[in-house]
Amino acid sequence: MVTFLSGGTGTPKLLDGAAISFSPDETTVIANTGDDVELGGLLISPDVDTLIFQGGGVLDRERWWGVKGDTTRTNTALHDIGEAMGLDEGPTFLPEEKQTEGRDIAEWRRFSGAREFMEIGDRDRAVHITRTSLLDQGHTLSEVTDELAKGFGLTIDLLPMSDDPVASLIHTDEGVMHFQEFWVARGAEPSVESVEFRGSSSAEPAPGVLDALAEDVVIGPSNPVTSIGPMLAVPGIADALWETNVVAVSPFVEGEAFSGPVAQLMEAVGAEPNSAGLETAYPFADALIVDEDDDTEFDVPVVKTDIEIDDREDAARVTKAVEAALEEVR
Ligand code: FO1
Repeated sequence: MVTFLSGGTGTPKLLDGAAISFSPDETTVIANTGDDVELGGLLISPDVDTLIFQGGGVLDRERWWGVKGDTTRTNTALHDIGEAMGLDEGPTFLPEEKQTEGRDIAEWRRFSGAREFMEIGDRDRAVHITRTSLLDQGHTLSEVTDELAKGFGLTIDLLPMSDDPVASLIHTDEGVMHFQEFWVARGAEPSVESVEFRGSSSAEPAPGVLDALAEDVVIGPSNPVTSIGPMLAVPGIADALWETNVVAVSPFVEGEAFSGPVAQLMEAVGAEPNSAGLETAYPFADALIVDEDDDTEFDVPVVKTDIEIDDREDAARVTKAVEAALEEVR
């Protein structure tokens, strides 16, 4: 049995190769939900959905989010009508008092849907309508995730990190904003002062998460701060990782992150923005997978390979390195 911690695009790319070493029915993937937002009343769970669309064979593999070939008619119509009405271009984060009204799961991540600031495809939106409707019928996020995963034909177990709201808020020189506003609307331009996972201290791991963390754990090459950080902030998760075998794959090649705003986020949490920072971000890791050209010295065992993942062959190579590292630390 093996459990992957996943967020963003790095770990999903690795999962493309996972089945060569780990049987899907013995694989659990725990997804970050700190990136989730409520947009126009719909709960969007990007890191969960990338895994659902990937497992269902419908992922847009150019962007690594959304459904391939999706249309955007509703999104376009929202922009057209909003512009004609002279509505603010947004993103419009709802007023403070509205952040804690309504569905608990959407606390501190509630945006107006007027001039929708994230591009939501039409088929993607059908998932958000279904998810939100089932939540409103009284199901938990993990129950709905399981139903969606089955609907898309997933063979792995997919769990959200928590059924409680945890909002990744970025404190910047231009004020505090949700991660999606910082990333999608502002292109990670504002300078980051600190990162907060609001709600995390009173959140609980979703059912099944702690059991899954009793198995060997693989942290894929996801952003340690905004993809994995929210999970580590949920009480009980980091403690469980200290108790088990953990192998982490570096998201850095020669000090450069694969993608996304990793460097300035790492610095904001006091970690070096390169593979050396992994030991700060993941002090419980028993082994690391780093790039073959990485000369950093580590306190824990290291397996080196070309860690850049552009296709399934790359994913298989990195998976083999993960398997070797797990054998070493068991
Ligand atoms: N990323 C963007 O850069 N622009 C978008 O408009 C956008 C829309 C979007 C809609 C649904 C979804 O599941 C993901 C979406 N993403 C978009 C990706 C997302 O912002 C991040 O890459 C992830 O949250 C990082 O894990």
